[in-house]
Amino acid sequence: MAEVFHLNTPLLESINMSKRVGTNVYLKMENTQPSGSFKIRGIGHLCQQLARHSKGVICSSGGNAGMAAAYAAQKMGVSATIIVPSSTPPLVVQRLQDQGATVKTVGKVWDDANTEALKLAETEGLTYVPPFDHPLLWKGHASMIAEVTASLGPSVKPGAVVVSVGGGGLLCGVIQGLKDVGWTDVPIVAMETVGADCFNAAVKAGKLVTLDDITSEAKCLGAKTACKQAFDYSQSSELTIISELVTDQQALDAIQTFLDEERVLVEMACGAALAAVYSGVIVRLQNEGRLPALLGPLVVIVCGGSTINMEQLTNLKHKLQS
Ligand code: PLV
Repeated sequence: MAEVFHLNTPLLESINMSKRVGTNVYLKMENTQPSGSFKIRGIGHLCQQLARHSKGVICSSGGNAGMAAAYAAQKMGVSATIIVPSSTPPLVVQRLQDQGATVKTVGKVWDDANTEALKLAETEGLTYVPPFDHPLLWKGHASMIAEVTASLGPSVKPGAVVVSVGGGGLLCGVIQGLKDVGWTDVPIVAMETVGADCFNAAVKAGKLVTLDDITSEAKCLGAKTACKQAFDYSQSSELTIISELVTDQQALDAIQTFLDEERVLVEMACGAALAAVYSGVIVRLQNEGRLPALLGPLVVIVCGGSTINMEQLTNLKHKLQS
């Protein structure tokens, strides 16, 4: 059997968050994965399937998909080339290099880096690792829901699951996981920041939308277009996907509160999901009747992320003040 690169992560009850929402809040601590985020689940699985005899992998990334690809490649003994946009902070470039990857910075946003990665995959004969748009990624990500069911025990079902959405790979994986365990009636709250809101724009327009630019500081949510599968799920009458936005300031406030209360530092992309609780989105949805007033346990996917340290946090604070 192929080696699995990801870990089973803890499901922690948060007393502080539970107080805020009025129901038990459980945190799926994907920040504790090797490579720092949930991405290793899907990317590890995809690399096992597609890159075993590869000359090397190439991945376009805001940072975290790249971290996962570099980690998997190192474990498999193949080379990794990661193409990042200029918005990826130097600290991540360093972390990628420390993980043994060759890093190339191309363009302003992820979409530019992705065009280059696809080109190099072709010309250099490398295995292309997409960060969010592939069924093998979704299958890998789905394993986190199987773990949630095991952690909650047989008689407990979530009232809702909260996820961040960039290109929609995490969302597709969570939905696949919910399908696998027969929980398709569990609503999903899909969180983005204003300015990295391609999924919300697609849901509003009733079709896939390509954003002009990424103006949010949550750069790892910064795909200009959501993947088709995520959009198709949003149109499905069998699922309840509630797409919600928070501001960068709310995402930043969320990561600071999370650091204070849970003693864990995560990046802005993850802050979007945490802000669903801290900024009162969940309570508002309950008041609006879009989530039940008597909500079962809320599961928040703490997707994690490596594009943060204390210096970056301070930079973000200054940037958002000005
Ligand atoms: N980040 C991707 C895409 O960036 C990347 O290259 O790393 N939370 C974190 C910490 C993430 O890094 C990402 C995606 C997401 C959430 C959203 O996941 P997605 O893209 O599968 O919806 C441009």
